[in-house]
Amino acid sequence: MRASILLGLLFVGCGARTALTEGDAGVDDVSIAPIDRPPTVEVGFDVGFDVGFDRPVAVDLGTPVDRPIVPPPDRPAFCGDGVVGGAEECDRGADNGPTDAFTLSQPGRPSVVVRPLARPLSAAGFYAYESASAHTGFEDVGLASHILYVDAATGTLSLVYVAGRDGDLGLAPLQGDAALQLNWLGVPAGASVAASDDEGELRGVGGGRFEGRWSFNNNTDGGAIQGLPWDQAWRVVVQTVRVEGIARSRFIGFNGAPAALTLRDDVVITHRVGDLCREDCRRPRCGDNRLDAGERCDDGNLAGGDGCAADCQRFN
Ligand SMILES: [Ca+2]
Ligand SMILES: [Ca+2]
Ligand SMILES: [Ca+2]
Ligand SMILES: [Ca+2]
Repeated sequence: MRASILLGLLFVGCGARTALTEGDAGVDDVSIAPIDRPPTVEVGFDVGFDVGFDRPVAVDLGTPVDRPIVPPPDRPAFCGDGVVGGAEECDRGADNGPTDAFTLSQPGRPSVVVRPLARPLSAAGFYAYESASAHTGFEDVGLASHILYVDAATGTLSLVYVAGRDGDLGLAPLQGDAALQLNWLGVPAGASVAASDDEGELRGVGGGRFEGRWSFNNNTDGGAIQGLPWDQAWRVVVQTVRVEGIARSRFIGFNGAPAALTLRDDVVITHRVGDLCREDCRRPRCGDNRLDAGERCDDGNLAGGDGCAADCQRFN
């Protein structure tokens, strides 16, 4: 309190001198003008004295106030949130997507779902090499065919390639001079050459690479790479490096249905595996007539003995 009193007297003295000078009033009339000063700030605790001049303003910290926790906006569960809810059968979030076992694509073109052509023949039996030619039934003059093929008796999966046509069939016109160089890249380990048309023209060179180097006239050339795994994901890129005497290219799959390809562009065939979830949060299932990852066939039913077994794992 001693400090307060002393400071107060000092301020009073200053004010009195100012009033005398300006108002020229007698000492008795002196009125002490109020001193402008900042309002006293409640600092939330007792400082013990009021100094009455500028000083740091203390902030009322007060006591902490519990703010109500505002719940997030109500967001109903949806397909793609990664949580299985409601009528969803699965939900892998951003990984929801196509479940098709095989897709075919070329640069700059949308990929399409494909399925293998199934016959109860080995790849070599299907290729039916004779008189320097293949006899798959898909040969034609000036035409090359990439065939995704499965031996329905064994389930062995193959990539077959044929170009040209056997002149000994007696059909016109005849296949003229032709030359082809193709590379298969990314072929999984364990696959091997099942047919080469003429010996040694198609061969594996290691590292998942197979090379076809063919020249032919009045017959076919091509070959078959068999033993692609069903239980692994893979992506085979077929490069057409050199092509002469062949003008058109196509893909042959399920039931022999052709799909046109651009002749010189890479052909990419992809195989999926795994426990996948569709964009609509439905699981792929056997019997829905879509060949999904993990299935070898799907004929749209759960009956066996009709070409595709009840579990979609065998042709029967
Ligand atoms: Ca969901
Ligand atoms: Ca040949
Ligand atoms: Ca299916
Ligand atoms: Ca069936």
